[in-house]
Amino acid sequence: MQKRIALITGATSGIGEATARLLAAHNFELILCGRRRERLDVLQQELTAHTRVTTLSFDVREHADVQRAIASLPAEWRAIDVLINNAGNAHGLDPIQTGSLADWDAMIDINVKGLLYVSKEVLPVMTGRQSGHIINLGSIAGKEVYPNGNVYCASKFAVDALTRGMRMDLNAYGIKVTSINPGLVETEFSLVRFKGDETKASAPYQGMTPLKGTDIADIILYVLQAPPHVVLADITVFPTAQASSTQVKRG
Ligand code: NDP
Ligand code: 8X3
Repeated sequence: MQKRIALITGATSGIGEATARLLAAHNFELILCGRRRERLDVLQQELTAHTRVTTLSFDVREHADVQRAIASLPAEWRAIDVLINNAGNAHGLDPIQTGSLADWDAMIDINVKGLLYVSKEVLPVMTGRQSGHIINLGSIAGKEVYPNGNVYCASKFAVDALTRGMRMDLNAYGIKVTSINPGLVETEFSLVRFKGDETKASAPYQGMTPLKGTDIADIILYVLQAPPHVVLADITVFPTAQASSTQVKRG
């Protein structure tokens, strides 16, 4: 198969990093994005042994920075075939009546507006070429609300709505749109949610085997390897021990 260029947001950790590693070994050229420049540099150095890799360091919350970063790509990187909108996190797990404004802003600004800002800059390339594939990382939290999940769930419900809307609006251009909605995946996600508190961060995974970033990367590769006439529109994936946002078999 011909080489394709994939831009991955949130490539410095977890699902995005695992996806970068897998795609590097499967004929993709990579534009790796994230805020942590040193991690991008290390990953670029590692993956350059397998494929062509470039990096862009920006905060998805800052539209001017997103625009500047993507516009800075040299001509040989501009024909982006695949956009993986993966950057995102939960911030806090508090009841709505005591939730923090800073946490709410972070989740709406990163998970929703950040996804829109990056898409806005990449879409002209895809509509112009009448081809492309957008993969949005949603969540089971975008399908079911759970106690104290309030704003994180709202942000992922928004991702679900945006994915469906993108699929409709981009249908005329032959652009594929996929959402992947995982349950519990052990990454840095929980550490970010609980602001570095390792005890709290490990609790969701106690007594069960969670998904790993590499499990989601495998699914992303499968989605990208579907023939041109096939699009996997919406995938929900749980660890076997999980049946819903709130039902997990432990021990
Ligand atoms: P990680 O915390 O391991 O990775 C999050 C990534 O997002 C990092 O690379 C981080 O890079 C990037 N990121 C966060 N904020 C920003 C920002 N403001 N600007 C640019 N990049 C940012 O978590 P996961 O790998 O688990 O999460 C990836 C996606 O998967 C998220 O959208 C998450 O909501 C979703 N998801 C995760 C699940 C889980 O259980 N882990 C389950 C369902 C969905 P950097 O800090 O370098 O900027
Ligand atoms: C991450 C999964 O259940 O922690 O989106 O919200 S959950």
